[in-house]
Amino acid sequence: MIWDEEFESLPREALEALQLYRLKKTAERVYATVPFYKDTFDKAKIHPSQIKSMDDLRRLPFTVKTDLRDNYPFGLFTLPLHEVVRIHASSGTTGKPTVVGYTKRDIDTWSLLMARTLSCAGVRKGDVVQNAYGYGLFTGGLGFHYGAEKLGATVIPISGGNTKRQIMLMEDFGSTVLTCTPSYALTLAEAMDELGVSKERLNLRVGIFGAEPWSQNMRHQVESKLGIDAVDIYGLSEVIGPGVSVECIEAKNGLHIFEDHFIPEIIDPETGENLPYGEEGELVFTTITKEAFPIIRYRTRDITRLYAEPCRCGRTHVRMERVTGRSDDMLIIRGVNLYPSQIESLLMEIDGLEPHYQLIVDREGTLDNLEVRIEVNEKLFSDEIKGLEKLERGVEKEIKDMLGISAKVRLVEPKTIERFEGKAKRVIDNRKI
Ligand code: DLL
Repeated sequence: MIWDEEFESLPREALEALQLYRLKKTAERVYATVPFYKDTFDKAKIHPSQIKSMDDLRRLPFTVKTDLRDNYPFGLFTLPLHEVVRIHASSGTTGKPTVVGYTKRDIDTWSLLMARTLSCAGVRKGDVVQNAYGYGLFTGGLGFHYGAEKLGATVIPISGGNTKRQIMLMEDFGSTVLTCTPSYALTLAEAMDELGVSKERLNLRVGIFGAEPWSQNMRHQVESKLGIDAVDIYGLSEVIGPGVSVECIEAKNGLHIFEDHFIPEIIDPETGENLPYGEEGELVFTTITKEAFPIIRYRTRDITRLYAEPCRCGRTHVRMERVTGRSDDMLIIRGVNLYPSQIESLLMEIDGLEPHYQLIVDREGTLDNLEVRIEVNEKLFSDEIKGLEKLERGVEKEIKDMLGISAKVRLVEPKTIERFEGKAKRVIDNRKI
């Protein structure tokens, strides 16, 4: 069901007119209230009054992660703190977190977008939503919570972790929808196995998984282990949190971006030039309805492409392809670019391997070495060593043939690779570069 029929299926022309109107308002707002934006607009020699068409968006300066850090904690807010009713933050790899704020109206907007998101994923009033995204400074837990309530579903605010308890409540409360990271969905599936709870004993129908990259093959694994439809949801704190884009349950083919609130662009990460629909590059967002923390041309570092072909669900908003990785996640191994998701995708095609893996990168002298550790299933593990070695060589060959990288593959015992409640950490890069 389309939650916001009018806005989600606007004809392109009307959508662009709305975007332009809202873009101007946002540009005026940030220029008038945030010294950082006044500075960067002035440097780029653009005044909000000069925005006349959607093409003028390209004249606005980019915002990057370090701009948030340089204005820590509240320097990019357009309003004093007493107008801000909520703060969220995401921890980066280094130093201070990225801080974002919401007015009362921002919370309403976000709840509405999350109600749309859930509806797009097939959730209805009457569904029981087990929300296993982390509650707290992370936007996942509360974002889903407000959206599910707005939709009129029943929310179980269980947060991440306490895996056994999750399964008990899932069974006792008859949860029909599971929301968590894809890696935690796997952890739950595995724990069900251990506890002897079969998927048939549960009422689960849909899973809405995101906050980290996962492959199409991982989707098939989760779907079959839990007996559900799994849809991909994307978002980031700087833009709003979850609620930026989501797949529709009808097609499960690309994530609809809520373009009446966020304008997406794809740029060449090297030159900053805009790329046309269909080409892969870095995703950039401008928010056009937020009050406390609007953001202009934010470089997400996420790599994807956009496509505008109509979707059979009836929504007119463009779709983005699933995010394969972040440009700063990209590993360069002996000169070859590699995203962890490429390895994941390949591993998931091979019989006997479990969806738990880790990539370890080391440097010996000037040479990079990539080791791929992956769990095998119980049955294979009890096989002869010879069989395992043969499989290791086979996977190495596959990686070499498909990705052009010489990796050392180590098959490891089931349940020896770390499990995650939130975002998974798949790469251990020991190179000091
Ligand atoms: O992860 C918001 C979120 C919560 C999204 C719950 C979906 C579900 P951050 O912690 O700020 O916000 O992390 C944002 O996570 O730039 C991507 O690199 C990555 N990411 C989020 N969703 C996906 C996805 C939340 N579906 C960063 N596929 C983003 C791949 C994703 N990467």
